[in-house]
Amino acid sequence: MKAEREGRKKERKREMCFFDDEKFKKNLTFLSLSLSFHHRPQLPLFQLSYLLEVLTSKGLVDAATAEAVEEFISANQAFDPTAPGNEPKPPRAAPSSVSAAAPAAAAAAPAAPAPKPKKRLPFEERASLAQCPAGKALFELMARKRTNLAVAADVPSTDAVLALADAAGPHIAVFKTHVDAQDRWTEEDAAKLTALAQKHDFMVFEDRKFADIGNTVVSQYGSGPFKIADWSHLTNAHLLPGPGIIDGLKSVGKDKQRGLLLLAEMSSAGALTDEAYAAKVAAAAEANLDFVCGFISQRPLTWPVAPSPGLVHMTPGVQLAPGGDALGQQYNTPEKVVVQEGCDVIIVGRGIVKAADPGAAAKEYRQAGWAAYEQALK
Ligand code: 5IU
Repeated sequence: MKAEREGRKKERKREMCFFDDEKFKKNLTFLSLSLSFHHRPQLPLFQLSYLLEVLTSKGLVDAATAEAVEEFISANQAFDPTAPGNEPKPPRAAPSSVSAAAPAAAAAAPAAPAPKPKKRLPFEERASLAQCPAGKALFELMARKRTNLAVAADVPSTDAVLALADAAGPHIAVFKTHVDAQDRWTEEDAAKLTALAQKHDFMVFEDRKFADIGNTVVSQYGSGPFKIADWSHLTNAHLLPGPGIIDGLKSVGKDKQRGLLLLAEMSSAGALTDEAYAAKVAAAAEANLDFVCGFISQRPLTWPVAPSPGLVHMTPGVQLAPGGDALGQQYNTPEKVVVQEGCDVIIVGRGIVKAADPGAAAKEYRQAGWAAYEQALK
């Protein structure tokens, strides 16, 4: 009797070693997702839905996470079931420990779900899913104006910034600024930009890339020479300092109905923002949906878990032809970033501001960006 009890204890201990290590669970889930989706799309190492089923039945993955992962799997099937040799295989039996603990449905070892690539949702629908007012307004604006173009106003003077806002205004959803790179930025300039935003129906995004502790960003965002929160609908931040940076910015911007974009990935060569980092950024966004309205992203479809569709993906490093500059910038086409990588808004700087006619160039990028968005909906 005692020996039997000891045996059962040992068996339980062995199972616990395998399943109960928090780090193991996270690493295994992440490793399987990245290997299957990213590096070896044709040869998934293990059936993810099966892995998920085991972890869920053990109580090691909660229902919400399981649902989010299932959703991601079905939206990102890289496995072509119609390819020769990829015919469905008979369902594999669940291990006895799973069937004993799980209800009849799990014991019956469900067949591999037929891959059903998920369609991207139109901006109108995503507006209704957005919880941050600024994010909701952005989706509505893009749907209404039929543009997913942001222009990066990297021009050398404030007068040139305002002239660009007027020229590109009819074609853009977002006007991105770097006020600390201007020769002047007064409250009057801010008021002029606000008036142009109303005239042409676009939102302003000060690309400030906050990266300090919560207490410091409060003053950098709300006061100082630029008073960014007073005139910029959107701004962005790195998550490197931890979630206190979101709390600090939120304490200034939330009541003003501003929105925060978290930098998940950068466009420059050698950026340290890998998929594991993006996953942490995505989790921080989900925990702050009242103020975080989306991300600066490059390839969100490779992230381990798809973020809520109410969050927007804005993407710099875009030109009509792929390439780069001498300082590490990397360019992809609108079609590549929107259709293939899962981004929503294309951010274009030199492709527009260095053109002989920036207004005409903005129109051309607007058409390319919108065509890519429509293609992604199919
Ligand atoms: N920008 C990037 N890459 C990034 C982030 C911001 O290029 O990862 I975050 C900014 C810098 C510049 C604009 O203001 O986007 C891109 O300009 P060009 O299209 O001229 O490269």
